[in-house]
Amino acid sequence: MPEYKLIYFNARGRAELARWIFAYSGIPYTDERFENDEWPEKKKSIEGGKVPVLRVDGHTLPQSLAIGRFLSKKAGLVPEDDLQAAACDALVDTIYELMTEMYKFTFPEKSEEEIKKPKAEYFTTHLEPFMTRLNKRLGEKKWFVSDKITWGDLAIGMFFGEMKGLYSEKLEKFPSTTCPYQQS
Ligand SMILES: N[C@@H](CCC(=O)N[C@@H](CS)C(=O)NCC(=O)O)C(=O)O
Repeated sequence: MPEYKLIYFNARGRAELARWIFAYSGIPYTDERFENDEWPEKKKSIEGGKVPVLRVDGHTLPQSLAIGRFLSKKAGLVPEDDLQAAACDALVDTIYELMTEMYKFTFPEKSEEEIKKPKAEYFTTHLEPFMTRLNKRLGEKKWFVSDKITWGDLAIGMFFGEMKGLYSEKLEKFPSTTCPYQQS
């Protein structure tokens, strides 16, 4: 078994999906976290200067979604069917887009007044239409893409678990999407 080390801030962010995949699969790894004030020094040792990165026996893999897909293959969380595998990719890409938008007003360096409009628009224009489609497609099914759990399901759990902690009132209308998942 290779030695895995995941390097990221001491936060959920773009490393959390990889942590969920490790936790689900039981693959051992080192979860190396650092605080914000350590980042300028740490950045010097990271090729490309961005995190998360995954070190695999000395090789370095950047980009959170490449890391997620790589680990999911190892963990049997990518469907064998190419179309289903692509559906998983599309789902995870969409969730990451929503997550990126949400972070812009959730941990902003702007005033309440400045984020008021983008925040309101996010829920009505981005999140609710997506949740409506997702909730309808999930219905009574257990897993979103295939008849087995995939990394798309873990991404749903990861993102909506975080959102539930932050904006639970926005999710009450969508029980199929959020009920089976808990925040890690
Ligand atoms: N597309 C990349 C984005 C990586 C990224 O922007 N990481 C941020 C943290 S979420 C970072 O390293 N910020 C510190 C910096 O740019 O100095 C991914 O998904 O991994």
